[in-house]
Amino acid sequence: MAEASWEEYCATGRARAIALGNRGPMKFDASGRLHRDIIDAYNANGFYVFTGVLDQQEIDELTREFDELLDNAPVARGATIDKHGRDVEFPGYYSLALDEVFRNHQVDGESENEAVVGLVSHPLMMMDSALRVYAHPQIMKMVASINGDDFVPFHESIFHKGAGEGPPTPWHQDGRTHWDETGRALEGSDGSGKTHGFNLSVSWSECTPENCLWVVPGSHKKWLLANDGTFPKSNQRLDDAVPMTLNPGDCGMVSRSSLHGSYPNKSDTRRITMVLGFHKRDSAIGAETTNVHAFRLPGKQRQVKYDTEWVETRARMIALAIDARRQYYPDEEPYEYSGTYLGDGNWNAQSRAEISQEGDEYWQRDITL
Ligand SMILES: O=C(O)CCC(=O)C(=O)O
Repeated sequence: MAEASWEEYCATGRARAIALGNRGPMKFDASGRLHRDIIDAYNANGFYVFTGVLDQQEIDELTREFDELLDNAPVARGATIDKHGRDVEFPGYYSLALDEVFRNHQVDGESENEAVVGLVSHPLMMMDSALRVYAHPQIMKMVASINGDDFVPFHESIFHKGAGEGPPTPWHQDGRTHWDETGRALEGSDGSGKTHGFNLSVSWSECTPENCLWVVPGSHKKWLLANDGTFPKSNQRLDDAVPMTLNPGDCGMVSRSSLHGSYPNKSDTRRITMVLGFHKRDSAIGAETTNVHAFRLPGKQRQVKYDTEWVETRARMIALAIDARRQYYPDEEPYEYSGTYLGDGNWNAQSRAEISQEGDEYWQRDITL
């Protein structure tokens, strides 16, 4: 059979995605937990799309602050000035299209602009709007429903797939820790047991089949790298993958055990999604694994064993974000975090300086599982 055109592939993918029944607004029951049908659909598919989570004010503030970061991006790899000749405020935090994280994606014969920004790491210390959305009360309640009330952080970064020039994300599963020796997930089919947490893609752009993240439903149960296995090649069109389309203000929750990736963005619409995430506390404390996130940029790794101090030091960011949001939205009921953390939870000039203290930045304790 002739291979489907890109347009047909996108259209059939979109139809299959809609048929999965794993999208809709966040709905909570009387006890404040996510509706059971949402949790079941997430556990069955390995991802769920929450529609209409952010309001227009929040979308606009995220857009403005991120565009300022982009405008101040380095002109080339390793550069410390931007295209206006100004100092880059956060040098070393931008991944450009040809960096490690997007490696192996070049299509034969295509030249690529090295200066295209593909990813900005650790935005909580750069954008107050990102810090505030991290503590959005609906998101926090949703997280507690999945990971328990004492949930702990994972890592944050912003994917930027520029119109017509966004690099693809190679197919991969992020979870690397809680599998058995045959590659079966330790996570139960109801989400019980040790898990790898989730990536929540918070969108302030139109995420279409042409530019968005694609996910293979149900792929979170089996580790493809077990027994010397491999991931599909970057850009390979997978028949069973579906596009995770999002509107501005939607949030897509993807199990970190799911196979996911994105194609080069050849469309005329840019895609911007901030990935943030959380873990179950008991999946993190005591876990021995390879950490790939506690670095200024992706591409490095080291062996770690997370102790209580590591995890509870990082968990302070949840409390700080809640306080930052409470100050900005005094009329909103703030989320009450009941997990333990080290340090105070007061957002002020001192804590702002502490989270970006050179050598002890908050992200130095990001938690890869
Ligand atoms: O949004 C994307 O293109 C990639 C997201 C991703 O791979 C991740 O968060 O692990």
